[in-house]
Amino acid sequence: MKTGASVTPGELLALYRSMFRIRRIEESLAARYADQEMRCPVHLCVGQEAVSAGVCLALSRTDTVYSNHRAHGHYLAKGGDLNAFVAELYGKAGGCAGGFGGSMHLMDKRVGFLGCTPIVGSTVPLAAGSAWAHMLRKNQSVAIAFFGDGCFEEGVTHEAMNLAALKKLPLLFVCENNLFSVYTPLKERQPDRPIHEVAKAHGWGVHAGDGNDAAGVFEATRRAVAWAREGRGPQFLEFFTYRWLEHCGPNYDDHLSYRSEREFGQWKERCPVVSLERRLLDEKILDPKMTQEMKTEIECEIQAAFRFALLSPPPSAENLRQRVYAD
Ligand SMILES: Cc1ncc(C[n+]2csc(CCOP(=O)(O)OP(=O)(O)O)c2C)c(N)n1
Repeated sequence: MKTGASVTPGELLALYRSMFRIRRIEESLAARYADQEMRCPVHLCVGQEAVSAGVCLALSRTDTVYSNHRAHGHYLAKGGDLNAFVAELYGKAGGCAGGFGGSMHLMDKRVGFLGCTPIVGSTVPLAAGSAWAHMLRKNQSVAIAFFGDGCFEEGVTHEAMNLAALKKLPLLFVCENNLFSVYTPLKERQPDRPIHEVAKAHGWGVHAGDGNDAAGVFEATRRAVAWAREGRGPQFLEFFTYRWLEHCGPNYDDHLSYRSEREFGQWKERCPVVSLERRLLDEKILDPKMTQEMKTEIECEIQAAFRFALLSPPPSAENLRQRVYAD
């Protein structure tokens, strides 16, 4: 059976659209970064779009998402506002955190994106707390923490897993295993055992799969979400994927040789956006004209978001006090 065989044509299209949009936004940010008008560091997710798109398509608006330093795809796929996103990176008042947060402090309660922070592991216990609140309120929502393989080395991740298993929290951990923490490969940081097997030992339901296959990510997440909503306990999803650009910044960093050209080439061959586009064309869910129209529409939306960000005023000093001390 083909991966994603239970995924409808409409869902496949939504996955492709979401991934293509994230890809083009990230590339547009990279192209404009040298203008020095975005003054925050950026950790781009080019290459990893299928995880954001696949997971978030399986969620409801009221499900609560927490993320890390590489959060752009998660925010956008969860329904975050594109204008507010770009304005946030430009430090403008129209940003989703009022221009005070930048790339690594995105937040938007309206779409259940409850925040991202750069301290590795710091949002993991917040997601567990949010899941506990959902459980106590009996509201059928689930909480999700996105993190990387590096976050699995943080003690707080294991403390949260212990508590979530004990309380059977409606919690999903999504580990985007891109094989590196900055420049250090996984095999120099963790023993040779699958990450998700450790989650199993904590008493979690687990799944591991191809993080470049958006349909497979979506199917696995949909199953995990249903399980958690039924009160059957937390689920750990490990998806294997690859970051294309440098750890932090808009450039490629292949010249640093911390990963081989061959390895990178193999992952690039398996580009999540291109492979789903091919599948949609093969299965005649898309035709070249529809594809072009969709791409043009997304490019216009992106250009409009940059205009919005550039025209948005900077935050005021009064606004700063409100943001820091008001709830
Ligand atoms: C507690 C903590 N330790 C170290 C860092 C420095 N740091 C920032 S990002 C990062 C890599 C994290 O790797 P991973 O979680 O796998 O995410 P990826 O960058 O691969 O998406 C590190 C070590 C930090 N921000 N916080």
